[in-house]
Amino acid sequence: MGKTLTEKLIESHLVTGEMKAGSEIAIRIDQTLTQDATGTMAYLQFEALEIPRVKTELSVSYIDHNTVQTGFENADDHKYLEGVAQKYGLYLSRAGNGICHQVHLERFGIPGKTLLGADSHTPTGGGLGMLAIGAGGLDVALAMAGEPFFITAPKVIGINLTGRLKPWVSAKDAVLKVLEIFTTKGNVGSIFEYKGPGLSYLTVPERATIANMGAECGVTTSVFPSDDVTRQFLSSQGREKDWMKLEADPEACYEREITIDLSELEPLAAAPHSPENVVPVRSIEGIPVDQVCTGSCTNSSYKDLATVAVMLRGKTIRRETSLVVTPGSRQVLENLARDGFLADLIAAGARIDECACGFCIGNSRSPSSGAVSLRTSNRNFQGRSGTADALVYLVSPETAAAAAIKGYITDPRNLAIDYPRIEIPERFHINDGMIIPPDAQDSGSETIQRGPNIGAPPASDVFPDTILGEVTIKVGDRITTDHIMPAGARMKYRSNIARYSEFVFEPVDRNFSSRAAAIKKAGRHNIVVAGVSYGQGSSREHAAMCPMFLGVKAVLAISFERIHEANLVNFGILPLTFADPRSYNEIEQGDVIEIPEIDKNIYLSDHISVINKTRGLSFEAAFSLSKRQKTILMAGGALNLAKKKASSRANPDG
Ligand code: MIC
Ligand code: SF4
Repeated sequence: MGKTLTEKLIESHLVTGEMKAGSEIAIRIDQTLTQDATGTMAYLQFEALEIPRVKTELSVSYIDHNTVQTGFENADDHKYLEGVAQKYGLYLSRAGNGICHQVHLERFGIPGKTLLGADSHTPTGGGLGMLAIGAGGLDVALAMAGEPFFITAPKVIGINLTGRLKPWVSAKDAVLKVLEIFTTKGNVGSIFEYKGPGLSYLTVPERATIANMGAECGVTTSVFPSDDVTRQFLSSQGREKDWMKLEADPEACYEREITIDLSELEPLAAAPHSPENVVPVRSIEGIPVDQVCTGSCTNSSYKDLATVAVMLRGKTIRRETSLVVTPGSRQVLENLARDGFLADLIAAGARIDECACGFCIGNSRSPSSGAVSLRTSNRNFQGRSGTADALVYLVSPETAAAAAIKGYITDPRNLAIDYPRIEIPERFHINDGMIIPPDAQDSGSETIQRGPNIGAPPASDVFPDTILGEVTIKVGDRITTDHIMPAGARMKYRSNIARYSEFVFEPVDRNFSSRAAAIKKAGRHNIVVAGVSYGQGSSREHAAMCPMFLGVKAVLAISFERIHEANLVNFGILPLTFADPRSYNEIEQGDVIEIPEIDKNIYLSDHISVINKTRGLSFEAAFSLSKRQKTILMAGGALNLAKKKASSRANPDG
């Protein structure tokens, strides 16, 4: 029987376990990436492991998220990251050099390698034939320390692409189609593997757009083969030597297969407030648009932005619509400038931002109250733009530019212009001057600057035998990590857990943090109750770490998203699912809950009794934890356990 490409990538990196869907496997990690919003905490945890130098083939620390806020906090973080990179042997991509995923694709990604990134859009590297997975910072720290990464052996879903995209329809529309089919829930533990004749018409940046937004479906990652198109891309980056051919066997077996005929697609949009609310652009035509934002790690390639530039050439954007362009990398920006496209954008009235996450993470360019904003990014969760009542639609660069020209949503096929056919340079102008390579020598800890914003990773106690406390909050379905730990202006507190913890669940319930702190002070535990797909969205481990800091010991949900569930365990919080989802309706905020004898029961089975003392009922809750995860949980978290192991290695008799 033939193998899928996913199986081949996993098998060549398998450390323990078997490729049997559903069982836990460990894989060797070749490369890691972090960004500044997750990086400081990841490196603080890495430092706590006391490893002298990173053990991966390549590790890169990017500064791309928190580049524009006021206050000293971000600048402190950046200085700290510089010092860490130098001391421990990492590459540092400086602020202004670009968004981690775009830069990694251009300069570091290698087909066939594994990449673990402390960012949920790390799967972007799948566009290059990598097995690229997003994880919490602690898992990335452990990978840098040479530890393997544990995942559930995935179900491989084959997505067969046929046909060729028509003019005005682009890769973003293809992935919106995927979101329409698969939605944002129910895909945990799967990998999308793309194949088929349609691939030969999709460039690597287009494949990367598709792999990037697979994250919104909640899959572990998306993979593409490495073929002649990949070779051409690497050669345009002066890296042809990194190429190797990779593909599935012709008779490979998939858990499920679907076919998308690219030639049948039309321009699509994800309407507010979820990437799964996919509608044809023609069905929402005429809605006035206040703001258009192009760029982000989803649609920042040379072709994406050059297309926008050609569409705007010789025009001025509508006076009621503002246009922001955030190029994904300095390489893209410099090449657009050299080839004249930047001048077209400037002349049309675009506001050119630095090469960073910018508008996408809501720390700049927040739209006006109630505004309609069309964005080429990947998430339109309510409030993420920084404006609680803004209506954000996710669209292709073509649909975005059409709105900037017209002032309202319009299917770009309606424009009376020819589709811009962008010629992609055979060789980009390449300049790695903003990437600092690792020093050959350890330059000593004195080079690490720790400003007042740099805290320590919070310590946690061993897990209690019995949880006794109350439901501090009950939330609904599809709570994202943006709801749990707000991004935007709050991100600057990322390295200061005590301060950031004041904002847990801020977008849902401003009083959660003080309520939880009071319950903890009274010696009781906090419990969170949630609906379907809890923890969607980002990889931010703060969504587990800050609740842990406030004394949350268990989250009871109907279902969880992968990265968040793993983060909860890593920080000593028990993720429980209702054995019968109807139990969700029989529990309310304020209910007193007891979960007895966890230490005894956890190793014996996969479910546990939960007693609701307020209502005089009890029900069963399930947990799906491997033995390794149970040990992590009972130790009070992965860092506690790793430190314990390190000290018993250092003092075998102690
Ligand atoms: C995001 O897109 O939400 C982020 C900001 O890039 C996050 C990472 C973070 O919270 O730092 C992600 O996707 O993991
Ligand atoms: Fe940055 Fe947005 Fe991409 Fe996250 S999704 S890495 S915030 S550009």
